[in-house]
Amino acid sequence: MAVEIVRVPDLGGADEVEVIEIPVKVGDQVALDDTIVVLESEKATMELPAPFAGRIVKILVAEGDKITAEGVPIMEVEVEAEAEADVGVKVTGETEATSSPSQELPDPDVAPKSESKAEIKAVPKAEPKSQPQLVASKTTAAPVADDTASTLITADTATDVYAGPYVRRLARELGVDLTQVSGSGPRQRIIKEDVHKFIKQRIVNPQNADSSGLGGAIPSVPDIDFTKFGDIETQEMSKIAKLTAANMQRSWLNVPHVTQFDDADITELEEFRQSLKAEGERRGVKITPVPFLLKACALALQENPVLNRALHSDGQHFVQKNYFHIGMAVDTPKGLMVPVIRDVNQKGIWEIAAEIFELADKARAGKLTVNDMQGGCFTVSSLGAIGGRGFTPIVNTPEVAILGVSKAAIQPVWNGAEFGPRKLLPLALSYDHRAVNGGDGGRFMTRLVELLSDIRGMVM
Ligand code: CAO
Repeated sequence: MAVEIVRVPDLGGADEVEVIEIPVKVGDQVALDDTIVVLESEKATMELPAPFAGRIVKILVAEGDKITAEGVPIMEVEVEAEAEADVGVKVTGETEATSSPSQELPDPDVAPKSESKAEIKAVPKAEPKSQPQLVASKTTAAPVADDTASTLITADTATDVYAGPYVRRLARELGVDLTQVSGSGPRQRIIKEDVHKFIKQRIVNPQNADSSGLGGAIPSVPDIDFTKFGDIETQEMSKIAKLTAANMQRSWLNVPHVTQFDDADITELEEFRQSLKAEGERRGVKITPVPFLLKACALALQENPVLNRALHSDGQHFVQKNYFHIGMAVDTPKGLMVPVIRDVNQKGIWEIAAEIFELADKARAGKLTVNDMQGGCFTVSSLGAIGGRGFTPIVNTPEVAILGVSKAAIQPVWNGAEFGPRKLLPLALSYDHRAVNGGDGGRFMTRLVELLSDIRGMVM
């Protein structure tokens, strides 16, 4: 072990540089090339990389210090014996260091000679009011476009914000848009503490991510004192209502929804269903249009597997499900619940009807288990018994499609020769347009309508 001193390199023609950032502290273990100090001259910001790996034992400069000569000691670093022997410094890939352990900014007139250990990256200062320029005749990095990307000056950041490369890299790593961050450094320069403060604020109060309402984030809805307008009472939402609210918002914000509509002619289905009522009573099962809907959806999903997928969060893959479990929205006093009926494609109408009855009862009694609500591929939300001519359901992510069912009504339908009374069931299919194209949605809906209009197709 030995202590090496890191010194200010050749100032590259600058009369004075300022220490604008010290991203390390005493005790930190640094790897070779880690940025240890950021210097700024009139025209450029430079990262000074660690010329050797080791532990920082002393920092000899402070942020804001002005340095006017090369060779000023900056830091003391305790290095391994092995590393001591080789503390040469390379600058910007253009030239080698001439002395060790001091470091120099690059001189474009000097031809590259040999490999050494660290690079100094100089990038133009990005002040909104002046064009970025390079360090006077000393660097060739304009703009630096190495694969660290952190020193690559891009239009979105460089021209609009005033921050050093270290802060830019930090912001990039943390996903922070520097144009949203206020700088508290000299001349409003953004320093690392500003980035940390910005993130803390977002964690504490994500609702206020964008008070401008310009679309950078979601503007919060202001709290209103309703007592000014009349008598009120404030009640806590049920756990289910809170969960539903969070799920709905997540889906609404993440999923580009498309909803398409059609009517299924269920005249014959309804006649058949009425004929089953007596048997239903014997079996103790109520037979409504819903089991037919679930069965038809499962079959239409089998034939249109695009709607039976989930998108992978990496944006590169999707999961194709080869099972057909269907969720059914149930309206309960405590809120909306979606129990799942498994393998609907393999079940008969009586079995599905019995399960609907049982699960809806459990839901209303607040007795559904987690297992009862997991594993859905697609959801059916039926408001048919309640009423309404149509609604646009929100996809129950990670599923990619949902069917909204409204109240069936008898309507005059032209049969080519005359109008006849037919019972039409309004359907609305919402889907995630990232996963499902209009063609896929259209084919699914057309098949669904066919199956409901002629239920013989369900047994074929
Ligand atoms: N059109 C006309 N009548 C319908 C119908 C439709 N689309 N769907 C059901 N009906 C009728 C039934 O046939 C039944 O009448 P009969 O006794 O004369 O046959 C009556 O409405 C009542 O049905 P039900 O509600 O007891 O049973 P269901 O199978 O229709 O529905 C369930 C079960 C669990 C889906 C339903 O009770 C429910 O909770 N629906 C609400 C779902 C919901 O809230 N969705 C919104 C989610 S987004 O906020």
